[in-house]
Amino acid sequence: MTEYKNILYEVNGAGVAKVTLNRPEALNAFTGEMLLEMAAAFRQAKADNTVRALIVTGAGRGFCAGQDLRASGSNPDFENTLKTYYRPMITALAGLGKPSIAMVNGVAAGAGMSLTLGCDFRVASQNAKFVTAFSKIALVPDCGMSYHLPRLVGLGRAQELISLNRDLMADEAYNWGLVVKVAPLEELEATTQAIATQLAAAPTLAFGFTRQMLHHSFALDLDGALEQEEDNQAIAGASTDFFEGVSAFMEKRPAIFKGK
Ligand code: T3D
Repeated sequence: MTEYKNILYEVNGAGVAKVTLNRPEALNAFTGEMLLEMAAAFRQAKADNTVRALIVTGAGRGFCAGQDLRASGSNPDFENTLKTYYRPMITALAGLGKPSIAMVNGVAAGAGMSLTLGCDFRVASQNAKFVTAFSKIALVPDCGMSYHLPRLVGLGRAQELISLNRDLMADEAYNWGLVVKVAPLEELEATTQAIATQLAAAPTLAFGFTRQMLHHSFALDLDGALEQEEDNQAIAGASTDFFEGVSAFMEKRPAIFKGK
């Protein structure tokens, strides 16, 4: 296990890295040091060829309460904080190139909710809830929430959650398609690990391109999207995984993908 001060980082034998936010006494609220550690952990997971999928979760009863309002003081330099600490974390996650899952074990508020939205999938415990939190303290959404939330739930629901700051419980989040699975708290880890293990055995090179394409698609017209498909299919079609996938199909056996 790599040593960090505010997070735990471990990799299991199935190629799944797990980052645990580890300030349970403050509902895992973010500090600058913690955010830099998370960015480093995401880069570490990206660089490690044995890692094929990533889980992010929180220690204790919450996922993350967003910025530590006690640590940030009464007159924080928001622009500097966002640029120096939040942006590296969320862009490292976006650039991971491997599937990521937020294992939401309790409340995810403010930038903590933003972090779950930056992951590719969310698996939640029955007691989990999502709270945008920003409007309650007269802030605008940050840490990628203004980008990810409308894409995931639509403009109307994003506007509602951000403006009214109501709790979005796990079951409703599932009905909205924000969460892929809801499990009893005691089954959350096993449920999430099963999905992560399945993803880790998938053709993760194609997955990385697919993620980029879907995100870019909102800024493209049809011609642009077709061009993007042609460019990326040329790369995916030259991959070892493609040849393995076709061979496995012909030989009527499960494919063994390597992510290259
Ligand atoms: O520089 C910048 O600030 C820019 C970046 C901004 C990004 C952001 O994330 S802004 C949004 C910051 N987060 C919030 O505003 C959320 C504040 N917290 C809450 O609304 C609630 O605590 C929760 C909905 C998260 C959870 O509610 P609940 O009832 O389950 O727990 P609680 O009793 O409110 O909190 C438990 C403890 O955690 C409590 O401490 P205590 O009284 O037991 O000593 C509470 O003060 C503490 N806590 C909760 N959130 C934070 C926090 N301490 C520091 N910072 C927090 N964000």
